[in-house]
Amino acid sequence: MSNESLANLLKEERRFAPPAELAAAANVTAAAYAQASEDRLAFWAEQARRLDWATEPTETLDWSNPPFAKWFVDGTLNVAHNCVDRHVEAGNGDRVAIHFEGEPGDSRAITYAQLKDEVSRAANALLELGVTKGDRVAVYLPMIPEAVVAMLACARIGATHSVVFGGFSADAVASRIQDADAKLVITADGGYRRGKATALKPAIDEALTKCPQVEHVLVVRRTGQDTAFTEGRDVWWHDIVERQSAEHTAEAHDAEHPLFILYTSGTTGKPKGILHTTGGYLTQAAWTHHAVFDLKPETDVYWCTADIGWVTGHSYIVYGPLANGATQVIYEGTPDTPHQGRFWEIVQKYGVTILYTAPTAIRTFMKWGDDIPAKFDLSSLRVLGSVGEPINPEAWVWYREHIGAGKAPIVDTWWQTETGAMMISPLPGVTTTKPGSAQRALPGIAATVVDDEAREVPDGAGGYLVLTEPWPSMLRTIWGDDQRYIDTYWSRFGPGASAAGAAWRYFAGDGAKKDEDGDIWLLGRVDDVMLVSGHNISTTEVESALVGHPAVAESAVVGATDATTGQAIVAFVILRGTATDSPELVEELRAHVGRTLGPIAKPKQVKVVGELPKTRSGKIMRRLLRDIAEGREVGDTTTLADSNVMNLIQAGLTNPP
Ligand code: 6R9
Repeated sequence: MSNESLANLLKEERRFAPPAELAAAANVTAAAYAQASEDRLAFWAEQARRLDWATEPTETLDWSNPPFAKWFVDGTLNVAHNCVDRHVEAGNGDRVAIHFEGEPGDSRAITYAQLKDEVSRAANALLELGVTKGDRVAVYLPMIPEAVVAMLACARIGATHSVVFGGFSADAVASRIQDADAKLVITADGGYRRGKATALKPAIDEALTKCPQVEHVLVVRRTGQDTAFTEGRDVWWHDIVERQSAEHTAEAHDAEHPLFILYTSGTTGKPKGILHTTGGYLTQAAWTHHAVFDLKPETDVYWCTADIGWVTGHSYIVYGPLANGATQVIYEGTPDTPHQGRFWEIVQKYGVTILYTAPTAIRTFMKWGDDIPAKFDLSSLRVLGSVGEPINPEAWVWYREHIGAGKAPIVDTWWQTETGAMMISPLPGVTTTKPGSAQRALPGIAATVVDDEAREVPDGAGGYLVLTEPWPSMLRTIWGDDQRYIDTYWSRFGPGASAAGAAWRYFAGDGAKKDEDGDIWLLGRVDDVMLVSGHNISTTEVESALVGHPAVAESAVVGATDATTGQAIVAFVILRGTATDSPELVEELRAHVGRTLGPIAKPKQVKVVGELPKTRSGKIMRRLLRDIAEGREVGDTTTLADSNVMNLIQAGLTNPP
């Protein structure tokens, strides 16, 4: 990518100052930036004191063997004690930790005191099943409270959990169990999805034919459906957990003890087992949750709509919120079951004050229509979060207007499985926000944008996002593969890789630009940047221009090989309910992009489709659309949420309506 690459095409002039009332009472003020830039390590040492340590750390960061970091290395603590017991000891045992809302409409409120008993019982059950400190445990569960309990029970005894998303196939589960060498699997008979009981246990039974090292399967009864049991291996959760003592003394573990492994699929190669450890991870998960959501544990009701199988569920359903003593909602199902207002009904029912969701969900709500959220009382909402993809300015503004009553600040939080916790985000009581920008690195975090030669680009220019200092919740390695850790993240812009010196820089794999104020705009994965007649154009910007047109609900843009221009822009769009496909509309959309971004960004083709291919966490798989645009056979679709989508898209394109 050249220095003038990713030119500042999209002009977004709207600005939104923080609400005065929120700013006046905010957990974190602008002083945090000054404090952290004066002494970054002292800043993190202070945030670590938010936790209850059995042995206080005296050393903040050991970076003597980069890129292998050790944070708070001589400290010891227990994560489950920090997330549960200490809130009970502080007199908050009666506070609701989890308002569980099942998809069929069943609900349960679990207080911190009840959670403490349940986690202790589960910890005792794991010990009875022969799991000990240092063992790995695979978790394959629906979005039910037992998922949280299982993770905390592992953390409590020092077993390392590896949560595998409940939508993954038997093969995907098997390869993750093998790679982590797990000896126990925790699963359920099934879960509710789109109004149906969907079985989970058969996938484990199939996976385990290839995983002889697994000694036991602990099975939660959720749906009550018929479930095959293997004598001697399988154990019902209710049989073993319920008869345990609710007393379990939590031993302190080293700050660098492995807390969890979480696999990221990536676009190529075998999944990477991202390893997170104890003290630094919990410090940053807890602090960012406190700072970015302005959480007031006595009064807020927090809801993160992610699945526990993704990192967002780990850091912002389990560890961050519970370390902070939050009251939160956990919802089992999909947003359109039994009706398209289900999310807003839940916000109204529990008086949710902080909502954290993904751009893909927001664009879906836009498509369903403004009248749906308008039927519910959403006035409790005071902070809105976004994560997972760049959020298009139009979706951002819609979120603020239709969900946030035109006043709730939006925090667009950039981070990754690898970073463990939020890295770049506005602070709701401090930042004047810009629709579509994650803006600036949080206090204590160092991020910038560099060119091919690892030189920092000036304001107004684009390149690659890099992190220039280690951070507490950083991945420690790829499980079992230190060399791949170095190669994937630290080689491209690390020492010796460029003319720019001996510094260690973490390559995030995302394109980004800095605007005239130095604020950061994320432009998607670097593989998704197009090169058209020598100009770098980001798929994100063309997509945002298209979504800015009133006829378009969603879009995905790819670069297809082109004999004259190198790559040509091909856009796939989903229309809003009110618009219909026609040659005039397609022409109009091309012209609209030309007017918004400049003639160079005008798509060569615009194809109207009914669906877009997305991963199960909602990220668009542009690689598959590139296959279509270039007339190739469509590649590996195993990580698609709905494997039929590609057939529908192809059928729609060959037989236009
Ligand atoms: C937390 C999570 C990481 C990738 C990341 C980037 C994209 C996440 C974003 C964002 C723009 C944001 N991403 N948040 N892009 N703005 N606010 O999603 O982790 O599943 O590992 O994905 O997601 O491309 O590199 P993970």
